[in-house]
Amino acid sequence: MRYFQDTIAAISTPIGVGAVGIVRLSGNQSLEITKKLFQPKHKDLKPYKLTHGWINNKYDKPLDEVLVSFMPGPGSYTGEDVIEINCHGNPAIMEAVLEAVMSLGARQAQPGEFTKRSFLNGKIDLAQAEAVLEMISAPTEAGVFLARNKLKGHLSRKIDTLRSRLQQLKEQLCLAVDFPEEEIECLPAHELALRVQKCQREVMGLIRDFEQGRIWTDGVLVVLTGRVNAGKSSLMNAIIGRERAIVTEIPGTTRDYLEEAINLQGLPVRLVDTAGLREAFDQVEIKGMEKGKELIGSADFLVLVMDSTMEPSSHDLEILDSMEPEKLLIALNKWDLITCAPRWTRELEKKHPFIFRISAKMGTGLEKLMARIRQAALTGKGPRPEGALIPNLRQKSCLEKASLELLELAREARAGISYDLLSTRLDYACSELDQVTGRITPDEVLNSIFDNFCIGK
Ligand SMILES: Nc1nc2c(ncn2[C@@H]2O[C@H](COP(=O)(O)OP(=O)(O)OP(=O)(O)O)[C@@H](O)[C@H]2O)c(=O)[nH]1
Ligand SMILES: [Mg+2]
Repeated sequence: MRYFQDTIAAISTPIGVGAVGIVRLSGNQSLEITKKLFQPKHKDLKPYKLTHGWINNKYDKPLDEVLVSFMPGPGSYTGEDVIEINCHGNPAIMEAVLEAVMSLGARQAQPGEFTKRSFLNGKIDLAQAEAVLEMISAPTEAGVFLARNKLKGHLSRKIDTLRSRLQQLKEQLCLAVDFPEEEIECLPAHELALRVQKCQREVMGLIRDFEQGRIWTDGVLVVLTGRVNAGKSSLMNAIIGRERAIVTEIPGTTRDYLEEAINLQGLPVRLVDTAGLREAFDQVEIKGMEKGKELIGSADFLVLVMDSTMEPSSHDLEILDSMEPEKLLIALNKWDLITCAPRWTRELEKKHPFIFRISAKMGTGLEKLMARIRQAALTGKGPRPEGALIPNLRQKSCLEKASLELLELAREARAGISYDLLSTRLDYACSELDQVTGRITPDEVLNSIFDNFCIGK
């Protein structure tokens, strides 16, 4: 199915100077427009071949020496005729080429419009379209791996299988409703409940994968906290290997929080340095501490940085008491200044399994601390990227609605509710699953998905 009439165009490579820059066109005028502007050196444009030549503006003024490729529809990415003009990667050249194709009738593409066309022309489903975006923005190789599974359609197939099982159940329910008198083999209510529950458990499995697999896509949030001057910023700098945060001997140096993304052997980590904790009177510092506390609330792991040369502060003790032990790591910092382990650190070491003697200044003890974060993030965190089908937030929310509907359905089947009412619930559950793959998707949902794409994709 051809969905669109007009031809769209955009610069598909990142803004800025590069070796090559690509202007992409899609639509039924792509070839015609290009032919008017392109002067091949030797041969004419042929499908799936690169053709060398000059691209001109509409007044025949040469703009750049280029390579042009032509992917005819419906076999192309969008399902329409696609042209890619490989220019020299100068933004001024790419803009001029874009302007030239637009002067002959192409329209500037919206963000994600090429992929949207691919979806609307039936080349990919919605879960695959979202996987394209996830591929582009995945922070590590593991995230790319997960997105690739979805791009290949694995999640969509899983959803379609679940959906067709529910559809079969629905057909059986309809038979029972339409021919109540006849001797048709009808599914008993308890059997129906069992089958629905089985589907519901599988939906739940996908939802759990989201919770656990989120670390591969969004990263693990690790927050550094502790009293002022404990060495949080020094630790941040030591971990990332550069002077990102300001370090001074003045207590209260860090006032806002600072975030840095790091790659911990394939595990994406968002490392956050926060304002030190103390009784503050300064408005800016108080605000900074509030921000820090919010971050503590959403942290996957909290590193309590303690100054080993001082007894724990009241803030340290509060965190030690209130934090879930499996989320807490203690860094006994400034250990380079310690000649004999103080009594309080020895006591603390007896109580807490994940406590590390470190020196942010000398860079010692950091490997063990980071190894523990990695190990803790991966332990019990379910799916490894291999083979996992991890839904994104939007897909998860559809799955949750489907799961609730199925749970209720199973309960009602057991309670002897009539089959025609149950079949409505099955419809709802199916329609939620349909929204994952985009069989049905309201326009505003579609728009909000594609708005997140970059222009030219
Ligand atoms: N000897 C020693 N000094 C350290 C170590 N880590 C930090 N310091 C010093 O401690 C002081 C405070 O360090 P920061 O990293 O700014 O401490 P902070 O926890 O970020 O402090 P605030 O931002 O004020 O909360 C600086 O003078 C650092 O040089 C360490 O491992 N050993
Ligand atoms: Mg600091």
